[in-house]
Amino acid sequence: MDDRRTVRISKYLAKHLRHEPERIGLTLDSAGWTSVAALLAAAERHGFPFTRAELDHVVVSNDKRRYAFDETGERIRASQGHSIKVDLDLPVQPPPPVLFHGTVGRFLDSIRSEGLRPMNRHDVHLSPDRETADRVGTRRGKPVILVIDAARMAADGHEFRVSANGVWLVNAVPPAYLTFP
Ligand code: HQG
Repeated sequence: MDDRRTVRISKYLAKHLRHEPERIGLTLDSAGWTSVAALLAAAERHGFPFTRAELDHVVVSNDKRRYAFDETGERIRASQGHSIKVDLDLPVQPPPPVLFHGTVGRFLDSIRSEGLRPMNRHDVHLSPDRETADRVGTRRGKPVILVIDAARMAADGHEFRVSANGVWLVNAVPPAYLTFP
């Protein structure tokens, strides 16, 4: 399968598994899962047919492992990034001492005063290393990397979870835990 087709299917999945399942008449359960058969049928009904083999290819080859099948292979969900309400049912875990967030200069005044907020998503997304944060920030312009004192946040009772694809998730990061460059 060529890369453009892979990217198109991946974007289609992001839209419908994270944000707007109802657009194609799909229902997700409370943990974000939907049946593969229902997804393939809904996509076909709405004019964007793809096969199970193509879906498998997108899931395994995805650069960020954005999607995961359950253990039966019959259900699929996005591993993180939702705007719709889902409870991914991830356990609370002790974070590494330091985490990173890639953003851009135009957001800094607001982040300095209110900290990091989930904005349109479910959680604030934090990266385990600077390189990943750099890539996240670069989506919006010249990246600015913020350093999060995750050890102190956890000690103060903030809950951290990690998605199946290694993104650290937290409700919010108050300004006191942020270091600006
Ligand atoms: C910023 C992509 C003003 C925040 C990426 C970010 C990631 C604030 C933007 C994943 C703010 C939200 C998530 C505040 C946060 N005032 N701006 N108080 N608090 N912001 O896309 O972290 O390709 O929702 O800095 O690679 O950029 O979709 O979050 O710039 O892993 O799989 O508001 O999305 O992955 O933007 O990216 P986003 P993000 P996927």
